[in-house]
Amino acid sequence: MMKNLMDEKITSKKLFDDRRKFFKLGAATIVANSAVMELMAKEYIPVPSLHYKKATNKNSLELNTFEQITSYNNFYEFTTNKKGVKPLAQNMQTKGWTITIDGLVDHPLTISVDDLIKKYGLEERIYRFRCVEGWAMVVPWVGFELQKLIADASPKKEAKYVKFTAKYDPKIFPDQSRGILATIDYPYVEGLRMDEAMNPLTLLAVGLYGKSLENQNGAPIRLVVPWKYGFKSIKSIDRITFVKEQPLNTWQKENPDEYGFYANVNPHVDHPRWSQKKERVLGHFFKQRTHMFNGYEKEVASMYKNMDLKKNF
Ligand SMILES: Nc1nc2c(c(=O)[nH]1)N[C@H]1C(S)=C(S)[C@@H](COP(=O)(O)O)O[C@H]1N2
Ligand SMILES: [Mo]
Repeated sequence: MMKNLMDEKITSKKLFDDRRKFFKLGAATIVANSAVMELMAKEYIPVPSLHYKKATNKNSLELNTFEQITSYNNFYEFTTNKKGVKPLAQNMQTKGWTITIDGLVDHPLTISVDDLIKKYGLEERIYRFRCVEGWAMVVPWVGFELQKLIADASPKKEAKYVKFTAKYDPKIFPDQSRGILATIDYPYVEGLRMDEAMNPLTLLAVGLYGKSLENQNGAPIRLVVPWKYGFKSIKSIDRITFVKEQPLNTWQKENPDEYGFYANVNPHVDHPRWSQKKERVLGHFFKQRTHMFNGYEKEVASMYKNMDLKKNF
């Protein structure tokens, strides 16, 4: 009886996609106890709503759950409380959102996210993600390569960097409405060197787990730069500007002794207040070692071969 009830719940609500894992628990544990409920909640996989090319996961990375990725967030425009972002972000409206591409380009443009998706198509990218604070996760993003958009914008020769500006709207973001009492200076700004922006790993993400981005993860469009600390992956982008000089990114501006422009994941360069040798994957008890360039050394190390990574942190 209980087993049937559970089966019913599982299939009808799509609470549990991977039934093999469930049965690994053994029949004896198939009762509605909290451990089973927790597993089911963790294994919740949303119904895909985007059309995209699936990733092969060639590195066999173990995905974090949808629940983990969407319930523990850094998004200061809402709050500095990581578990508080999700509830505060629920009312944010992103319908009709446009981004503007300007600065040193031949083809400046304002375009809706819907049109960007139509223009470039979508693919899944399963990437490690490492926050400078020491937590990490693996996310199945859905998006397109930033280099496609850059090629169409056709930057002028003088353009050496790409500056990203997040949305500024105190009506949406409670921390922006606090004026001079705000936690950081808004709008949130990030930047990449042109070769970093053109790297095939650099993604503009519009979804994860096959579904449009949740607001708390930076809807409707955010940057993902998997070999850099998470703060480079700016959320809810409003403007992409091609510039001559290295942009002053938000965290470098807030605290230049602790956060630089490059922010490449590097176990050999510690944060002034903590070691970067290890990281804790969300949902894991034990820490694991941090990888050089977050595991993307092969793809990105050549861009930094003549640079002192301790100085250019
Ligand atoms: N606009 C904006 N983008 C942002 C942030 C932010 O506060 N505001 N936080 C950054 C930091 S520190 C991290 S670790 C990641 C977190 O992304 P996630 O919540 O999707 O895991 O977003 C980055 N992008
Ligand atoms: Mo972060």
